[in-house]
Amino acid sequence: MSVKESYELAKKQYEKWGINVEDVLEKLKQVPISIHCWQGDDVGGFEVNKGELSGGIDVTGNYPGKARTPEELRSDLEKALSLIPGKHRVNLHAIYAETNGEVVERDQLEPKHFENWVNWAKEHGLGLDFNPTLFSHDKASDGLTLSHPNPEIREFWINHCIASRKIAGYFGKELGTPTLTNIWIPDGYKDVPSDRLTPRVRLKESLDKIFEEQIDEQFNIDAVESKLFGIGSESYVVGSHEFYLGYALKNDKLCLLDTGHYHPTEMVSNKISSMLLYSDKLALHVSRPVRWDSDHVVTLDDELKEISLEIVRNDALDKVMIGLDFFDASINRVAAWTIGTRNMIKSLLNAMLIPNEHLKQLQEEGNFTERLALIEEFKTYPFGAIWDYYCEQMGVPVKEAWLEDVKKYEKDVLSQR
Ligand code: RNT
Ligand code: ZN
Repeated sequence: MSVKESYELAKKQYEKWGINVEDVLEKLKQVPISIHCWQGDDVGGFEVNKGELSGGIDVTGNYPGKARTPEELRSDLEKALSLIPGKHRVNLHAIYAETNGEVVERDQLEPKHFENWVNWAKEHGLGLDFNPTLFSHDKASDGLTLSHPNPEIREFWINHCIASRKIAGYFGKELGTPTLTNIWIPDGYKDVPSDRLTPRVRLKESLDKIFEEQIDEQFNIDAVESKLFGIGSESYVVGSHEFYLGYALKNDKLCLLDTGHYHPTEMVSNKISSMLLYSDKLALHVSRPVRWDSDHVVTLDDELKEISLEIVRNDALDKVMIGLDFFDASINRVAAWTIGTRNMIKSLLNAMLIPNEHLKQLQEEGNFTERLALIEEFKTYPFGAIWDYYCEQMGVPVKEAWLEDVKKYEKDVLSQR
């Protein structure tokens, strides 16, 4: 049976429930995923005086073929993008600047250092997102940046964040789609603090200074990312969830929720509806924590499906900016991007193929038997046949056929590095 024939049969089953599959696929096409560039080179970046990865995050594995130059990274991204259906965005970090062999301090970075990225994004019809990099640097070696007791160190990072927001504004203007600039800092303490407040006061003041610089929201949207703990900041993280939730609400910024940044049984899927009641927009770093914030490649697991369901059934596709954040160096990096991003899109499709309105109504009526029964039955509806057809229509490999492309790319390109 052809992909199309299987699709037609599957479509009929969904139509019985009033789901217009063609509309669903049209809608799915419009959802951009912000694909993080850092899976391609293990969060390395291209600084001339590149330091070790720090900030309490870690990449393990040494699969051959990691991108060593911006050209290699873009080529790898192009390969992954050719295997992922839809038009997406690429998420950059400040350490991916191109400075022509010159040492440029992070507080001195300018739009010109990202010109190649912008030209490349234009060529491929991609939006860009951005992050200042407040780790892997001498001035972050105490594990403190924007909350550091030393005002000079704080000043340096404040200026870096301002420079980053200006670069993001330039992206947004050039590409005609606003850039999401996300601030994440590693600040925290390994051991029980004797003062939790003072560092938070300083972080708040630093953020105020960073956001004093007005950048047109048409071009740049600011987000702040909280965290629970990191390696070396197990006992206390300055930028906790409550800290940033309060800051974002009061200052009209976006909260960015990383799925690896909460207690193990605390689910981001359960936060989306509450957060959207108080703020127009929300940003996500979809990741997969395994026992800790390990940033494994995103799989089509229950939490991913639930996150997508919350976005879809609350009509929040325009409100939740979906980004990915994982880095695995133990497998082919192009495959990692492809698997994780295809899964994100699959989960959205899955959510769109569920009779959400009907299920909501059952709940309202107190009909929990039917609610459970249908949720469970829909798990084995032929969603894969719709996904395959979508891939075919979008001109990307169907099912596992993309693996052949990745294997060929590994043989021809990656293994030559
Ligand atoms: C770290 C945060 C942060 C980073 C990236 C590289 O725990 O999740 O988002 O992963 O900025
Ligand atoms: Zn993150």
